[in-house]
Amino acid sequence: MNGAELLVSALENEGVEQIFGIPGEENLDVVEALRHSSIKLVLTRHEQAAAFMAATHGRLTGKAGVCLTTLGPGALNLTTGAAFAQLGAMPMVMITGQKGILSRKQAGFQVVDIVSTMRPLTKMAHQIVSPATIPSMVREAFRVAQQERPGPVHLELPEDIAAVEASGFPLVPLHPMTLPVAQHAALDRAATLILEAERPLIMLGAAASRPRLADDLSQFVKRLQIPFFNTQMGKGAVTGGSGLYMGTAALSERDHVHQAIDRADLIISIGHDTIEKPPFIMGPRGPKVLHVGYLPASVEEVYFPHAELIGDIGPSLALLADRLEGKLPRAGALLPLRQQILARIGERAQESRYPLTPQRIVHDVRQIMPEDGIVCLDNGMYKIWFARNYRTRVANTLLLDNALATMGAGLPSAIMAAMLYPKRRVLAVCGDGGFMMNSQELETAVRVGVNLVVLILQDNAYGMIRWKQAADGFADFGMTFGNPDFITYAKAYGIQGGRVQSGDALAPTLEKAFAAGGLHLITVPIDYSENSRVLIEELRGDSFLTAPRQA
Ligand SMILES: Cc1ncc(C[n+]2csc(CCOP(=O)(O)OP(=O)(O)O)c2C)c(N)n1
Ligand SMILES: [Mg+2]
Repeated sequence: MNGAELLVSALENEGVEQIFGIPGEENLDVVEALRHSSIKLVLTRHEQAAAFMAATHGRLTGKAGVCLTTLGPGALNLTTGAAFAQLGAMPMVMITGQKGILSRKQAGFQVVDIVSTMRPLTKMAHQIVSPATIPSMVREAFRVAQQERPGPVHLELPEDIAAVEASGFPLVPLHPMTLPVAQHAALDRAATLILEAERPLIMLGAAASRPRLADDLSQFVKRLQIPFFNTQMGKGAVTGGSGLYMGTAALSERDHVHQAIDRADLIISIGHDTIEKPPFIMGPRGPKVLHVGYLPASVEEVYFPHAELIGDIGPSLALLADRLEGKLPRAGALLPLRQQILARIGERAQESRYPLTPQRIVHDVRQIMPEDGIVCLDNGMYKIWFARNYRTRVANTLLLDNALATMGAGLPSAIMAAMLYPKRRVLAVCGDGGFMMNSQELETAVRVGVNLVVLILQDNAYGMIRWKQAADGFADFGMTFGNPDFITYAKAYGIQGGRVQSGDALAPTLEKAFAAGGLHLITVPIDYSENSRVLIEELRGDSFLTAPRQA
């Protein structure tokens, strides 16, 4: 057994089933070991996509996704994916090659200090220098990646350590882990705050979407009957139509949902992660905030909770509900605002205008997606519309990135979701800018044979920045581009294409594509004049404008 074989058996020991990436010559021992293993090697056409896929695997399953690249250039292509997983709290293990470290036969050729590059982008980054440490380093890598707060880990395996004799080093066995549950004193304090509240409101943040939390969270909301809203990344964490959903805070203030937030006197903030664009801005006079988290809150200018309930969120919430169930006559105090908020958000969703409005697109997508269908967004102006307007009833059915907010992740994430859940409908929604950042992964999608529909929203522009430019009073300059004929482009990959050519044609076109199965690419022109009409004029305050720039 050599170092590479030991590494691969350590990965098998972790239950890894597939690895995404592009090997280089420094990984050839690892590739050979994979050939003899139970692990599938899934090639991508750019390392960035491999990292987005591995991170999304972690996001959707809680088990770290794994990606593999060569040294130098290949490893550097992982950096955006590393940051995506780091900010988004997605467990991922990145393995990169390196020239030999015992001798230096190629001098400095292709050698970049990847471990140092990765250190600020990961929870842990190490070079493997001896086969003896492989079992413990791999075990530790997965533990660190998967434990709260999850994120990326990097291991560098130099080619000579991969080739060295490595027999006789036993693997580290796994054992089940349970986290500590919140202490009695903290539960009592939290219960008192909630009992005293006149107008309580629950907020579900990014960590509320952890795959294992969905049931406990839904139970908590249903037992207490306190209305809730979510952050963009907390969307869908309460299962089923509870009748308590008040909206999603896609903007930081003055959106319709803020009517409830501003009137609340207590916000029970579950799993909020301040990497998200603030869902509301705390100030000296606003509501009290109770932070419920796996980890203590990170205090920011805009987020400084008054009390905290720290521990495994699911069981801690169950204990809290035991103290409160049936004792909250004012639980629904803010519910009368619900109808009005949701009605405002649903306006103009059925207009037949062509090009289509963002509201109509969100509406039609919701119509053809079953409750468990997964929509994966890239980054662009439409993200705000989907976050505000797309109702979810199942956790992790609207995958968006309100953390790094990088373009280019939509298609790879959707391919990953489609690989994990072949029986569910999966839709990638991309702008014409973001799609072209990783469109080469259409070949990966064809090769792995997923059922997937890709919807491209066409405005021939970096629409979000163009809109922000206009909203800030700048001249319209430098944000438009030409596009390939997407249908011909899809055809070149062997993919069926479809153009939406009237205001009412989107839903039937999508439905037909899903019904046919396989891969489809559909383009729809989008009318972004609604951005200013709704997000500025209707909301009148200029919430989005005063929020920190997203770009
Ligand atoms: C990798 C990356 N580059 C640049 C940006 C800044 N940015 C945010 S949205 C956006 C425009 C997106 O254009 P498109 O994908 O066409 O979506 P649209 O807003 O036009 O719907 C840009 C350039 C970013 N978030 N990520
Ligand atoms: Mg665009």
